[in-house]
Formats: sequence, structure tokens, C-alpha cells
Amino acid sequence: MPSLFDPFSLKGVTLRNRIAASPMCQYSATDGIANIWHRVHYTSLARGGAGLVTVEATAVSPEGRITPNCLGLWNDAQADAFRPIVAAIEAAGAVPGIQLGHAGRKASANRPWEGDDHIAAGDPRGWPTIAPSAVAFGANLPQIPRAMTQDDIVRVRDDFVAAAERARDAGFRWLLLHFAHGYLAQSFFSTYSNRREDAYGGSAENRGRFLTETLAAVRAVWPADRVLAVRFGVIEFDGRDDETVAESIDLVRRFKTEGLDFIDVSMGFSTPAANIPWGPAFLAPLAERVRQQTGLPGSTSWNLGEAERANGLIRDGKIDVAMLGRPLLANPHWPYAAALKLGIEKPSWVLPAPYAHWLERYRPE
Ligand code: 536
Repeated sequence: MPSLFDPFSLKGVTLRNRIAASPMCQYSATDGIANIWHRVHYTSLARGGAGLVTVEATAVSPEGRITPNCLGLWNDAQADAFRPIVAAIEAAGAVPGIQLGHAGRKASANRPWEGDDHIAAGDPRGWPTIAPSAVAFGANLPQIPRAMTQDDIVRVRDDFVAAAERARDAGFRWLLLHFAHGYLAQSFFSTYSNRREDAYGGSAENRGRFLTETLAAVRAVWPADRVLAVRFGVIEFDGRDDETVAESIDLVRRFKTEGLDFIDVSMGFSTPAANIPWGPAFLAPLAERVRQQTGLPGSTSWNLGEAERANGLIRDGKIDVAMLGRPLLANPHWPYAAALKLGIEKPSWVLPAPYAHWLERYRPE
């Protein structure tokens, strides 16, 4: 079995190791355009040694942003702003990836450090939200969304396709569709948010239809030699998990039929009533199950950020890639520190030659 520091190849893409920077919202853009902060942030993650650097949830349309400060990819100015970031990630030896999403009923929110709630009605910074049904998330996100028409469904699917084309042309090599965390795609799948009586609601197959159609449409424009991945919330931790997980695994099998290359296992966040059993690598057993029952390579995240733990998950064949978020914010150089902890003698496995050469005979205290 491979270790955390063995390369990972899928389609025409090779990661130098199994450490991926998870997409992490910076909420720092104006008009959805990446700026110097994003350049610093993503360059740091790549420079620190991760194999894959995934740009944060990027909205496929203005109304699909979580906050007014989210990145977007619905126009060419936004696409152009990503080009130097793609180049910087590659120059530092990592593969550039991007997550595309639509926030659905969780859109039009204040930043986490400015309330994490819906922007108040009447505030010109906010906007009307859309979702499969006119049901609010509740708690801090009380805005009632407008139920999407069939035309809306086609338009949002086409927005995903147009954004994927721009991501392709900007040079991203790993595309991660955001089908998790209670945002639009997840909200089609979840019965908490989907009360539709047409072909997009009701049975698990119908609730999965928007997701499979969007995936298939994106696959048609996403090059065959690049990776198409989905982050999917396969569990809610709401006491109904046996049924949810079984339905989710069925749906991931359909994703595979439509051309999915890689599954990133996450949570639904569809209800404020969830009771999440936070703990070290608590989603890894589920990721292993999804990986085994679908035959797709996969990853998960959440509390993997200890070298022996992350390495053990790869060694045991539970996951193929470890998605790290907060550990890389705390220390972008986590990969090098992890390599030293795991006794890897050659820094050139982790870092490019201009650094590795000098670090060959130097060990930080
Ligand atoms: C989950 N989050 C996921 C987000 C943005 C906000 C936070 C997303 O998918 N865009 C999260 C919860 C707790 C800690 C870290 C991340």
C-alpha cells in the first residue's frame, strides 16, 4: 500500500504526494475576482508541499455565492484573474484544482467573522436565494428561498458548464463539484430541503437528478485527461443515517456511470439539528466504505492533520488522498514537517530542488 508521500496518478494528472489542500473559503474577493490575497494564500499552500491545491468554493453565478466576497467564475475577468494563480501553484510543484458550487438557500450570507447569518432583508448587499423548494435552512439562515422552476434548473446546470469551461481554459487540472454542505446540489438530494413533486423530487433517483445531470453536462466539456471529482455529503448525523448513506452510495455509483473520476466524502449539513461526532478522522470509515462499494478512488477531510494518522489512512487503503484544511492554514509547510516525522530522508520527495538541495543535510530542531 502507498504512503502519504507516494505520488498519486489519475487520468493524466499526477500529484507529487497524497496531501491535498482542501478548498477553503477566503471570503476576500470583490465582484468574484481573485486578488493578491488569493495569490499569496494559494501560492503558500503549493509552496508548502501539498500535491493538490484546490481553490475555494467558486460560484457559478452571482446568486450562487455564499457571501458577497466569494470567488466567482461567471465572467472572463474572473477567469483571467485565476491564470497567475494557476501558474504559481504549478511553479511550486502542485496540481491546480478548483471547487465549483452554488450556495442555494445558504447564499446571501455574512462572512463567518461578521455573523455567519443571512444578510438582513433590505440590506443592498444581499439578494434573493433559490433552492429546490421554498424551505429555509433555519437557525441563522432563515431566508425563505424561491422554489426553482424547470427553467432555473436548466440555467444553473448550464452555469456549472460555463464555469467548468472557464476553469478548463484557465488551466485547472482537477475539478471538484461542490455537492455537499447543504448548498444547492446537496439541497436537491436532501429531503430536508427538497419537497418537489416533479422529476427532481420524491424518490432518491429523482432527488439525485439535478446532481447527475449537472455532472454529466460538466463531464462533456471537462477534458478526459483531467480529473473530475465530487465532494458529496453522504451523511447527515441526524439519526437516519443508514438510509441516507445507502441512497448516497447508490447515487455515487450513478455519478461513476456519468464519468466521475474521484469521490471526496463529506457531510450534508442539511439540518441545524445534526449531531456530528467530531473526532480524529471520524469520516474515514465512511470514506472507506464509499470507496469500496463504488470502486472509485477517494478522499475525505476533517481532523486528519496528524502525520501518522493521515499516513495510516493511506497505508490501510481507506483513502487515496488526504484533504487537509485548517492544518495547512496553521502551517502551509505541514507536508515537510510530516515527512520528517515519518522518517523520510529525501526532502526532494516533498520540495523542489532549490529548497531540497540545501535541506538534505539540515533538520529543523
Ligand atoms: C464547513 N464550511 C464549509 C464551507 C464554508 C463554511 C464552512 C463550504 O463548503 N464552502 C466547516 C465547518 C467547520 C469548520 C470548517 C469548515
